[in-house]
This record gives sequence, C-alpha cells and structure tokens, in this order.
Amino acid sequence: ALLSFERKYRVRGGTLVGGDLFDFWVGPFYVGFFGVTAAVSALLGTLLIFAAAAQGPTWNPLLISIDPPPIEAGLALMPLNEGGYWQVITVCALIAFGSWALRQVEIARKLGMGLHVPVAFSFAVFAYFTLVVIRPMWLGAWGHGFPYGIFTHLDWVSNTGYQYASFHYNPLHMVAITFFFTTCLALALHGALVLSAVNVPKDEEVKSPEYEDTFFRDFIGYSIGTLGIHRLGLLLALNAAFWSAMCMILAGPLYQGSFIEWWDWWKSIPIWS
Ligand code: BCL
Ligand code: UQ1
Repeated sequence: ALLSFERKYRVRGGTLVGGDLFDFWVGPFYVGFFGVTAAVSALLGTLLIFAAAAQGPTWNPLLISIDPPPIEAGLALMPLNEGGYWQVITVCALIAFGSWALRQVEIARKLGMGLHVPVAFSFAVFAYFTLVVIRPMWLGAWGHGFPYGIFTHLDWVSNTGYQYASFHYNPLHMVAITFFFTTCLALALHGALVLSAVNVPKDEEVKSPEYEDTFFRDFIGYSIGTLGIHRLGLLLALNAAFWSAMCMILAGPLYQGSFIEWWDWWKSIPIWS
C-alpha cells in the first residue's frame, strides 16, 4: 500500500536518460531506466552464477566457486569454463552496481536532494572495481581477481595476505582498518546518544539536541554538533572504503615483497639510528 505521504513525492522528471520512458513505480519501487538495467544485469549475473556452478563438482553453497582465469592466461578473454564465466559475471556485477548508483542519482534528483548516497555507494563499487579490474590489469592477469565463492574468497584473502609476509604490516591496510574501527565508534556514540535523548519517562517530552550537545561538552569539553556528527560519520566511512582500495593498489602493483621489511626505513631514521 502507498504510505499517506508517498503520493505527494511521486513527481515526474529528474531522469538522466530516456525521459518519461521508465518514469514510474512498481509497488513501492521507483523503476527508471537504471532500475531496468540493474534488474536485468543482476538477474543475468545470478543466472550465470548458477550456470557456472552447474559445471562444477558441488552444490554445497559454502564450497561453490567461480574462479577467474589462470594467471598464465594474462588479460585474454577466456572460454566460459576457463574463467570466462568469472569474466562475464564480473561485467554483469559492474553494470548492476553502476546502474544501482545511477538509480540513486535519479531518485535524489527527483526529490531535489543532494547526491551523497550515490557518491557514498560509489566508494564501495570503487573498492570492488579495484579488486577485480584495476589491480588484475595492473598486475597483467585476470587471475589476480578474487574467486566468487564463500570459502574460496576467504582463501584468496588469506593467500594474498601471506604473499606479502604479514598483511597487518601493510601501512594502508592499517589506515583502512583504523577508519573502519573509528566508523564503528562514531556510529555507536551517535546511535547511543540519539536513543538516550528520546528515552524519557512516559508522558515527558523527548530531549532536544541541546541536551545532546551538553552531554558531550560536559563529558569531553567538545560537541561536534548534530549535523557535524553525520559529516564525520560519512567522512570516516568513505575513507574506510577508499584506503581499503589503496592498500590493495599498494600490495602488488606498487610494492612486492614483505610488508614487515617495508618498515625497515623506520628503524633507520637518523633520530634514533
Ligand atoms: Mg584485511 C581487505 C580489514 C586482517 C588480507 N581487510 C580488507 C578490507 C578491510 C580489512 C580494511 C576489506 C573491507 C573493504 O573495504 O572492502 N583485515 C581487516 C581487519 C583485520 C584484517 C580488521 C584484522 O585482522 C583485525 N587481512 C587481514 C589478515 C590478512 C588480510 C592479516 C589475511 C591473512 N585484507 C587482506 C586482503 C584484503 C583485505 C588480501 C583485501 O583485498 C581487502 C581490501 O582492502 O579490499 C579492497 C571493500 C568492500 C567491497 C569490495 C565490497 C563491495 C560491495 C559491492 C559494491 C556491492 C555488493 C552487493 C551485493 C552484496 C552483491 C550480492 C550478490 C548477490 C548475492 C548475487
Ligand atoms: C556529538 O557531538 C553530537 O552532536 C550533538 C552528536 O549528535 C547527535 C553525536 O551523535 C555525537 C556522537 C557527538 C560526539 C562526537 C564527537 C566527535 C565529539
């Protein structure tokens, strides 16, 4: 059913391509040109996953794996059963994720809102694109992409990590992890603060943002403010995805060898060496 306020916001326009062609809703969902391309590519990609799985030795969901081409194949286009499935599934995924982002743009334009949501989602797509396109191409083989399987992608992460001795010593991996953890801290503080402000005895008015500011000024002498915390949260989260992508450009394309040894320059700084 349509919510009472929804009708009012079902306005024409804001589409990037196709004009009025797909400018309609199906139930609660806005369709749009990119809704169609997202649905078609996601469906096709999923069917190809089933087709590829049907070639393999198992239907155990944890063990199914659709592997990229062997490293020796370089950047060639491959027959379906020799990495070709992985290649077309990757193309479907990228079209689906790109369409998903552009559909967010159309909806935001329709509503006269900022483009923060599609910009933010694009950072996640960029991280995926880095793993399956930028890094493999830079290293000269699609075989450097990660396999599409539950356990096999974990194995890939582990093996790829140990190829550089200890991935904990990858400096940009450290930066990315720090942003992930700080994002959790910020969201936990924010969620807790907002819930605490509305958690008042029955029949009492909820506390205003001034109480939230006052809590943090009493506590640590500083409040970032109600708008500020959302800016901080977005900034932290985008950096988490961005530096994740960068840590994988560092590992392989820009640096080979041991990340433990990478830190040797640190020991030879004149101050203490
Ligand atoms: Mg590490 C990567 C944390 C230990 C090796 N590691 C990451 C990063 C993150 C992290 C910083 C992955 C998140 C990310 O941004 O992905 N690692 C982390 C932590 C520890 C850790 C916290 C820890 O020990 C406490 N890592 C180790 C150990 C190594 C190691 C030491 C193994 C031995 N780590 C690696 C390797 C990698 C990481 C190798 C990476 O490749 C990865 C990384 O940086 O990747 C960039 C980015 C997000 C995405 C790619 C998601 C994209 C989502 C898309 C756009 C949408 C999907 C939609 C939907 C779900 C699809 C559904 C399909 C349908 C089902 C059909
Ligand atoms: C904060 O200062 C603030 O403004 C009142 C919020 O808005 C509701 C918050 O959610 C949080 C968590 C803070 C405190 C954050 C910092 C970085 C001091």
